[in-house]
Amino acid sequence: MFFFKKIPLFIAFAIFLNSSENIGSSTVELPPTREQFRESNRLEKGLTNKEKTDLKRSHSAVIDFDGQIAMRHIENLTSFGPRSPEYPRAKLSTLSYIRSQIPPSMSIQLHEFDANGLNGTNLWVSSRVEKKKSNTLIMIGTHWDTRSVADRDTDISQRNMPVLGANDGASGVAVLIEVAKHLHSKPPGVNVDLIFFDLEDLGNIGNNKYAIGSSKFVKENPKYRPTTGIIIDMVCDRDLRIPREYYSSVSAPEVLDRVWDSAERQDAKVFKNVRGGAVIDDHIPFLQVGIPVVNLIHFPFPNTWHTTNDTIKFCRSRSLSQVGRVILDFIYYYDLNQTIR
Ligand code: 1BN
Ligand code: ZN
Repeated sequence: MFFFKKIPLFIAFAIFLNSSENIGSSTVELPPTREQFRESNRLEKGLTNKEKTDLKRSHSAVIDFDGQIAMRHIENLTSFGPRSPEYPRAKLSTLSYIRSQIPPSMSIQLHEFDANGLNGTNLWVSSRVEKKKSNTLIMIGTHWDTRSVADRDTDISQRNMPVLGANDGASGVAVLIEVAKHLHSKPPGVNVDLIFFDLEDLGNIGNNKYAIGSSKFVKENPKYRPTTGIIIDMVCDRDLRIPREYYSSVSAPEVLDRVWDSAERQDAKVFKNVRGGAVIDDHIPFLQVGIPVVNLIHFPFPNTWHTTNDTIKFCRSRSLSQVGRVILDFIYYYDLNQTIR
């Protein structure tokens, strides 16, 4: 954390590699049973990394992660219009939509807060296992709000218009809703929270900062100490590429390693094992209090970022399904690895 405070606020590393992901698969490979996992660990000795991965995958069951259904969530969420403070009805519709999609086995809490004269609502979904089974808690978060102004639009006349946020606001929500459904039908042996943060995307508008909702969440829940966490943001683009975000790589490299192990097991080619930019997002307030949370975000940001072109037209189900599969793999393998040691 000491090192984290010394990092300049925003360093853009404009490394751009052409991405040509074409993974249309919408399946997640579930991890093996504990017995199979032990057996594959025993057999692994002396194998190359690729052989180890193949061996683990050969013991996996397959279930669907439906990127098409996630696309439908994006369609529904954007149909409410922009989800920024100027549109309170759209915000209410969004909250009630998310609530309606969460399976009944999970509990929902609203964290309401005030900041800079704005009201915000974080929606906190919890999936719990018996206390004696695990004390691991994995937090997966995303923001559900959208930016008030399209201030990066190439057309100057559009820069006061709101952003619709198919990618920047709805894509993370869509993936988390489907993750919730998987956790309900195949409960992992660890505790999981899914947090939908409000007011992430008002940075540099008036005197607002980025990540207001998550900052408030961390401040107002000082006893909240998840073991680890992942924030996802902007994960539906047709040319999605997710490198290793800089602050995450400095402050939580072991979590990023686990994510990239999952990406390898899932053959999720949108994950690039290269350094990304430094992004102020909802992981930062957690890192600032010593909780290892990483940010999975498209970088360099796509051309639609903070423009009126951030619509579903540029989203693809194959991008959503890769991110969904990696998150599920991360959760299920966390369980297996914890228990084995
Ligand atoms: C991500 C998506 N962010 C905003 N929309 C965070 C961000 C903060 C991006 C600062 C660039 C600069
Ligand atoms: Zn944004």
